[in-house]
Amino acid sequence: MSRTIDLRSDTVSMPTAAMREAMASAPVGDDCYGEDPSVNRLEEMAAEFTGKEAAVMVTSGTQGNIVSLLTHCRNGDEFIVAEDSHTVSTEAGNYAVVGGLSPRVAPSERGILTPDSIRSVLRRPYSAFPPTRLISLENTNNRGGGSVYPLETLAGIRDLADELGIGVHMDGARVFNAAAALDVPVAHVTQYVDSVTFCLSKGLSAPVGSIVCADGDFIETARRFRRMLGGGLRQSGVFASAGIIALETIPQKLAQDHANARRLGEGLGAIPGISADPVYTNMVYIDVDPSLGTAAELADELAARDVKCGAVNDSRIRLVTYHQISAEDIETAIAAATAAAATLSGARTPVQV
Ligand code: TLP
Repeated sequence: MSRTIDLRSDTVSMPTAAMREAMASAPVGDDCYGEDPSVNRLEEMAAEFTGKEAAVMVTSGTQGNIVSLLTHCRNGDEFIVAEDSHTVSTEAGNYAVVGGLSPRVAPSERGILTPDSIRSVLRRPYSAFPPTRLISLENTNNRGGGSVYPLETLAGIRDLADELGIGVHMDGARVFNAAAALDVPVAHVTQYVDSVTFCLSKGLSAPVGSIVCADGDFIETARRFRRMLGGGLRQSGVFASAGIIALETIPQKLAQDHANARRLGEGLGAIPGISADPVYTNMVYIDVDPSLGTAAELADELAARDVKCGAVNDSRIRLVTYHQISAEDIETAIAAATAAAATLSGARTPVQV
């Protein structure tokens, strides 16, 4: 029986055998008392990786982002963000519901903001405008195709934020992928931001958890917001122990995921009726020509061939690589897509009489 190749997201990555072993024997304690040795160790490691003073483990990327927004901003503030960023499009409006914040959307190229694009939406202080408190950057950018912020752009945004006296947060759900793509340590990327959230449960393959890293005072406040949002866990070392293994073993493997994604993009893009976007990291976005049908129809044909992917709208599909997807799986997925596209185009070719 063939295995299903699940390319819907890197969130479906599975804990490795070493992670499962570590979870079974993790030293644990009550984290709300600061007494879980595994959580404490993971937070120290995360702070070291990102070059920050301190870190706090949170339940998810969503919780990490809202805790960070709450820590940076006050009710009524606005934050600058790119269109379609996860923070504003896919976190159930938490910034508004919980934070009382408004987003100020700046133009971007594939989700990447620049100092100029940010300047273009800045407004003079005026009683009708919400005070601008923060710039929020998503790196890598999901809807931008897994695009990566160049370090010079980050440096420019840092300078602008300093000039304006506002903070910079990075939704670094996949910042380890960004660092791998640039071939630099993660701290080189995160040095330009005040706070960063990264996810253990995506490309890093751990089952649960994200981390917010920043300076000590920020993290102390963030712990209060985490508790307020129900994220104060107890023996969460069971999860943190898998996160430790993730940080020790997975970052060095991300370049392979990126090579697999590039090959997938190349293979899918060569199929008549499919065009692939440029591939930057572990994500492949393709557009399906109407002559083949809709994205959902192609996804269904692929699912029938044991390859899962996600239709993001009527014509677009996202496929994501991660630790458990091998180079061989990529070839299998390309062959399945070739067959699926042939079936769909055959079904749509008018019969000549
Ligand atoms: N992204 C998920 C879905 O929600 C779309 C995915 O499959 O890619 N920031 C970014 C950039 C993300 O892509 C995600 C999740 C999050 C934050 C939220 O992380 P979680 O799911 O842990 O709350």
